[in-house]
Amino acid sequence: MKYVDFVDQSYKPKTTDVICDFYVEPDGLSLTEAAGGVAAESSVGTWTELTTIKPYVEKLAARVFSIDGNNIRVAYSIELFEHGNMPNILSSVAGNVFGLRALKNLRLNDIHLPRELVQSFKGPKYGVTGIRKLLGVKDRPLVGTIIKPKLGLKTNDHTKVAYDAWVGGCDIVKDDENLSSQRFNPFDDRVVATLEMRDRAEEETGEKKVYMVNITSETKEMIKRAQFVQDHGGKYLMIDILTCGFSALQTIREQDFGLVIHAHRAGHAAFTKNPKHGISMKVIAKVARIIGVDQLHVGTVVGKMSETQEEVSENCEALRTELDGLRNVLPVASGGLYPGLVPALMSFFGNDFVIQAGGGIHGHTEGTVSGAMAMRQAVDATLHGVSLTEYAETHKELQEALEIWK
Ligand code: RUB
Ligand code: CA
Repeated sequence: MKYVDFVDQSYKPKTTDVICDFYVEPDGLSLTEAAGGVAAESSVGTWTELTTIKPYVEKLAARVFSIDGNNIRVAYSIELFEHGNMPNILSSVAGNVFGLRALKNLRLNDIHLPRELVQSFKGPKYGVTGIRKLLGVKDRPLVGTIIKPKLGLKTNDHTKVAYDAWVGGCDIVKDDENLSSQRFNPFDDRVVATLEMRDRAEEETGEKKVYMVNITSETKEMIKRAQFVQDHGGKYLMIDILTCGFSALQTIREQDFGLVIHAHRAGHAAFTKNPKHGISMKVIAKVARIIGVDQLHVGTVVGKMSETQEEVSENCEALRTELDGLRNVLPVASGGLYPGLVPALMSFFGNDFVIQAGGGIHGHTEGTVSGAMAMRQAVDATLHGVSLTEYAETHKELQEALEIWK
């Protein structure tokens, strides 16, 4: 089979096919040949014709069934994939194909897995409804913070910052993505001490509080750490899903701890930032949901990270649209957020999301307690349809926050 033999625009995809949408820029080939090349290299083909190919293998060839400018759609028979094996699926449709010399650029913009494959993974255990139930917060956005400085605080100071954030009004406190078990703040000590502070904050505020512990490490170590969190009364885990890999994420999900999984996407921009090459965040979001994260960073539109409004909408859609009965994943907005941005965030995201701010809470001139209070005040004002400036007249923490971050 030549590359062009993988193009068949009369093909009607089956409901059991995997379908991928790519953006393709050829380098020295026609678009049709390049499109066929993508289908060939991501299924049964290679650069030259084979004497070993059999008719029953030809039947498994992926087919380019649509070419629209540089956007192509490819259908893959379900027979090409192992059930419950995400690395296998991605090694085909998002593997070698990115390195072809014959392509200047290639981006995997979307992926659709058939029901049978989706159901070979566990999907989210808690999702939006499970998280709301756990926290007892019915309809407002959840307010979270990342302990800052992101690295360097010793355990005692870390737990103090966590306590301040909770009593100020945060529902969630989380570790930063690069905190694991460094000497200045070892994992076990931190978990025990921070959860003690959580209990104190819960008693004092009468609100449910959660600590998202970053367990990112080698997979067996992650299992041990997750077990440790569970044994000490933690309710949440945090995993850097891209640096530890989908397989490790799946291992943790399949262990079925009674723990919510918060997915941090550190490193995603290496795949997602170039609009012409790589893998879209929407694809990463779908894959993460199918494997079974409960909440995921999706961008902010208004914060310090570069994603466009359209991209963030698509990411949210991937978490919320009906997908073979999988639970909805809670979107997390994070990166450069502060109280003044809350009305814009809530008008974009609605109420089902986490507003997560590090600098925009701990940078408050009166400290973390006031920073967390200001954030909750901004949420309350917006929920009641009151402008922040008006609400700030009677809430000094918000007043100060509005002066610091304009
Ligand atoms: C935000 C923070 C988050 C990143 C993640 O800190 O620590 O890890 O923004 O980015 P701060 P994303 O509130 O001080 O900016 O959500 O885009 O993956
Ligand atoms: Ca961070």
